[in-house]
Amino acid sequence: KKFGIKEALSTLGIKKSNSGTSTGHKWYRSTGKTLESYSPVDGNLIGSVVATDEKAYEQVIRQAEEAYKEWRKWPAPKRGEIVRQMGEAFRKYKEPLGKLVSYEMGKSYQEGLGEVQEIIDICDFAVGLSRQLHGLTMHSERPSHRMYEQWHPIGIVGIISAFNFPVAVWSWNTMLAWVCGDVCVWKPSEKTPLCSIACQRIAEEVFVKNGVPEGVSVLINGDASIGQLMSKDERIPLVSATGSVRMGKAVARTVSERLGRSLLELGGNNAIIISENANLDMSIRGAVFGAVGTAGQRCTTTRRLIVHEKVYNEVRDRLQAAYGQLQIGNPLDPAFHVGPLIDTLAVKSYKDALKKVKEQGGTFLIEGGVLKGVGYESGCYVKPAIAEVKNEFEIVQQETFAPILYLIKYKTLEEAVEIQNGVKQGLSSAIMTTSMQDMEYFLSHEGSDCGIANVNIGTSGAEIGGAFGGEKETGGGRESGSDAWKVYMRRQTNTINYGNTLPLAQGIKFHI
Ligand code: UN1
Repeated sequence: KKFGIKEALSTLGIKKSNSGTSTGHKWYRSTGKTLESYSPVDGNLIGSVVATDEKAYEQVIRQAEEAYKEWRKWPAPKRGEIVRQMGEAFRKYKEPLGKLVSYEMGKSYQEGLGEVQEIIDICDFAVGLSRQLHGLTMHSERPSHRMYEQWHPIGIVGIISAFNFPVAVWSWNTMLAWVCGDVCVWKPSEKTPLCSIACQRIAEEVFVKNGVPEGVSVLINGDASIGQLMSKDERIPLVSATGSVRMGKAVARTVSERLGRSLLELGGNNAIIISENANLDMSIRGAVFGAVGTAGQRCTTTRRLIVHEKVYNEVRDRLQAAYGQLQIGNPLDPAFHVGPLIDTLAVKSYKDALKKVKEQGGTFLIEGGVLKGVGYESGCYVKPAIAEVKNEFEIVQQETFAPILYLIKYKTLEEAVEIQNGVKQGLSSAIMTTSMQDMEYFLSHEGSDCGIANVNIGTSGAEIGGAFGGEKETGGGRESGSDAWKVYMRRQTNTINYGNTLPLAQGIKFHI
């Protein structure tokens, strides 16, 4: 069974060999190295993409600079109209794009569709936002003076995205940046370059139809070295980067060296606390989807379950039973719950992590392992594992991008929150409880230290309407909903004197 992959690729305009450099109107030649995209689903070569070399980079960044000069003159609601049409275009291509996401990245087709839905949702959000880029007005201390602030576009926004959300993360940044009047340069993960080509082609249709300036949406492809070019580039005032803590630190160092702005969306080590009075049906479902969805490769994946001692044994047994039901296989086939990891390198770090769990004193409830045989030829399919551990284990302190769930027992809620917060990362967290007191404590200033704190919901699957991101090593950035748009703009405070004298602030006297 082929699941219509060939048709999807041809609908999206993906060829065997593709240019990886574009300004949204034109594809550029480059002599960069070739990125080959192999599907983790079946190990087959899907297609290749020519990476951007320095010369092509220079050409497209200059084009982005030109585009910005024009684009910022478009009224924000007119830019919103372009984003509205983007939403329509992504609705039209939802199925083939969802399929490509699933085939190139390995998440289930349902989750692939969900990812495209996030693009559509952020488009809708951004259209409304284009009429709401509000500033405040203040009362001046001086007579006949008025003070207010306005938000102006910032310029070129660099976007570095990760393989696990190969299309949605681009859109959270881009759609907001566009209504704000910025232009975008996108460097996708070199593990999922074809998804970026598909998005760029879809965007191109809207640009050409509407006479949008060439360079509003620039695509570059390549490895970390091309990302580094962006981080160093003074023409790029904001770099938004999603990925590992190591990558984020490198980007932050380089960008802050030139006093640029960075928006960081890095690792998570997310936990669900299951309290003694939790609804266990909901808890088990939330924990299992959180731990094995996207094969444990979301930054919001549930990595730790912190369970009250009174319900610990029941939770453990029910989890074991639920894991026994999991079907692992081709993510395009709805019969399977869990697809592959992104590549064999990821399989290696999964295996290393399992080994370390054992060495550091963990006990496996469900042993993991790499799957072999028919249907698993890519070598990327692994069994979701569960281990009983201590929070202090070095391996538990790390984010392993794989379906390994750690179980930890607690006695008091204070202790549970301490465990939950006792890691370097601070992205997502959740409590399962029917106690109003537990819930409010968890959400209070003494509670979760994460950017996301949920009640009776798992740690993953955030809606685009909220600000998405986290604290500590997660990097502090916020993307998507709420007022996340502000990072894509510069704030200007304006004081206007409409009188005929020049009083100074702070009552300072100065006579000439
Ligand atoms: C990520 O894993 O990089 O909340 C983003 C979620 C998704 C986004 C995850 N909406 O799980």
